[in-house]
Amino acid sequence: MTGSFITFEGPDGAGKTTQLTLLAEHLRRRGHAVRLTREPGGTPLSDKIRSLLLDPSHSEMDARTEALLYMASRAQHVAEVIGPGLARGEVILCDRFADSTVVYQGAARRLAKQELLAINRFATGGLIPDLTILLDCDAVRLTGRRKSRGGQDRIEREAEAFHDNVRQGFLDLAAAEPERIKLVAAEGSVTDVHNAIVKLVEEFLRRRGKREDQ
Ligand code: Z5A
Repeated sequence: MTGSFITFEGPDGAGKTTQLTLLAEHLRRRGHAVRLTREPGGTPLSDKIRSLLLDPSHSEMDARTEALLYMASRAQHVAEVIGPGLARGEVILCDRFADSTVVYQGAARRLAKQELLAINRFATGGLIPDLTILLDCDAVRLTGRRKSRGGQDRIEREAEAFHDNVRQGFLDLAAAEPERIKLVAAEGSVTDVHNAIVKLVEEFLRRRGKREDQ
């Protein structure tokens, strides 16, 4: 696969969607073929699974059912969008991927990480992002941003302790994989955060380009 697979991760409300949109515009202006996508979702079938997952009326959903639905959505997404896009040489920008499963279903729902990783390998054929931008923001600000958006989905309705575990889970992942996961403080203005991300992504694409020239 010749493209670049870049994922954005972070607690709900950290600003991923805002920043992904700006980054996609920036990279397109620079001449890159960019595909912007998200999880759960990204294909018609995966979007149907997304609706099931986020519907607040499914409060009975078991943690294992939840994990398997995220994986099913991902399997279709990789097969239909991410894999073919990478094969065409595109830059795939994806709002959440497997790190979210490790954190939400692992660190927060307490399912076993090794089991999640094994099912994820099955779902993705072992695909791992080339670069992951982790947006982190202090808990008070995150709660404020979540609440300012009004209506809450099934996951957003979880207790504060759940969201605290999510935030810590992401920080632990970043500490364990510093080469792939780059931490960006998301407390600053939208422009400041965008500039920090552009610096990291351009450096990554430059290094990748050099490797391919060799
Ligand atoms: N999930 C899971 O459990 N397991 C998995 O494997 C996967 C996902 C893949 C998806 O919901 C849910 O699924 C998610 C994790 C779980 N649940 N939670 N909670 P989603 O896709 O609907 O939600 P999200 O991924 O969490 O994204 P979001 O809600 O769209 O938030 P965001 O993308 O991080 O933030 P935003 O929409 O760009 O910004 C939030 C608000 O803050 C908005 O009003 C902005 O205008 C404002 N904002 C953004 N940046 C700034 C700055 N810099 N300053 C001030 N205000 C800002």
